[in-house]
Amino acid sequence: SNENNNVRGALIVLEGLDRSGKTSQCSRMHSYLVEQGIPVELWRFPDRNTCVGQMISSYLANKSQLDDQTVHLLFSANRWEKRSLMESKLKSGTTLIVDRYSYSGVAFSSAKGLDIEWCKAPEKGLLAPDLVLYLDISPEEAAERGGYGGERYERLEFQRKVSQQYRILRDETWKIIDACLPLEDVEKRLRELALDCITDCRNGKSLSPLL
Ligand code: 2DT
Repeated sequence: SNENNNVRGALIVLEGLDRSGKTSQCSRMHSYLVEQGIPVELWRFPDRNTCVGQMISSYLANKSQLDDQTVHLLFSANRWEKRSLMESKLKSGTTLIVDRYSYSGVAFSSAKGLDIEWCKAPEKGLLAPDLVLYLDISPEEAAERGGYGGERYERLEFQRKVSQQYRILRDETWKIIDACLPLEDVEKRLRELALDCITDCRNGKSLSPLL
């Protein structure tokens, strides 16, 4: 059950450029943890199911125009509106595998030229991930994989800028995984890192806010 006293779940975030394999690795990791009997849910940002998420979705599909600051704050609000549910899930023992989080927010908006500190400010006070798994791929290799959809940010030039901004955001809590390794190798490495993190959280690692 998810009601284990005191045992909390882990907040595990996957980040990376479009076509880095993030989304399929998230779902593989989710299935794996389910098989292991670990209480776990798969989340993603933007969460397009909320009203705010629908505004974001229409912007990404080029069906509406918003200025850069406005959409940045909507992405952030979309995380804030899920914050309390996220906290209660974690505290009741459920691990969350999250496809994109604040780092996407800061990397994509600062890649448009917005000040990076301004971009970080609304993220302060959201829950800090216990682990950030960055699927590392060059923008050129990602583009070669093909299959960019038609959404607003899916262009090589822009992905190059996003990649540079992600580099600036890296810190010692990030694990960088070479996304060009065979899929099974990437999967294995991600599993090991996630299981270690889940163990640390069960053993009392505390939940903290993003600074
Ligand atoms: P998906 O293709 O993964 O649905 O992402 N983005 C995402 C931002 O610009 N800011 C954010 O805060 C987040 C979470 C990245 C849709 C696009 O939205 C971008 C790609």
